[in-house]
Amino acid sequence: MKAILPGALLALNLFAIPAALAQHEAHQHAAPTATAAIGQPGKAGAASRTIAITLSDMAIDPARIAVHPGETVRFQITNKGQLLHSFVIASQDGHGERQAMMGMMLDHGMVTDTAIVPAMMNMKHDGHEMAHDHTGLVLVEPGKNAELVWTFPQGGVIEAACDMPGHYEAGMVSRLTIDHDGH
Ligand SMILES: [Cu+2]
Repeated sequence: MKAILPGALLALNLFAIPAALAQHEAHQHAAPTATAAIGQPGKAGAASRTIAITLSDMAIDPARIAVHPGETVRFQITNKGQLLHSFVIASQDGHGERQAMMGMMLDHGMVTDTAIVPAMMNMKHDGHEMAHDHTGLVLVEPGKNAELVWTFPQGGVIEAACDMPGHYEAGMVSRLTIDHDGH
């Protein structure tokens, strides 16, 4: 588990990022993201299993993920590519919003194509409204690991994807199915 820690800490720090952009986004969409439809962050102790995710340039392995209704899953994510990638659980609309957010983070110098810029992250944050809307997002630098624990809803259409601009279109998306047959 030690190898996971740096990424896990990184993921926690990330909750401050969306707040930095909250003001920008507030003008763009009034309605908050319907978090309930895609689930919510879970507790590691409640996870029924661990799914290893490998990010590369430009794919997510596995390309299909099946979960049970209401299941809590611990995702252990490794970036084996050369580029900065993200692992995001969201609806299709939610991915669009996060792609816009990641584009702004690039524009603001908070991230580059290959790395997170911590100094830029820390100087930009106030408020924390958007943090709730953008849970389910972790950034993973090349060669690093991260962990995301997620509790899935009873149903719905959800995708796991990388929302760095252009990566979704390049194939970094994994179809998540909520299996009602019990396995
Ligand atoms: Cu990516």
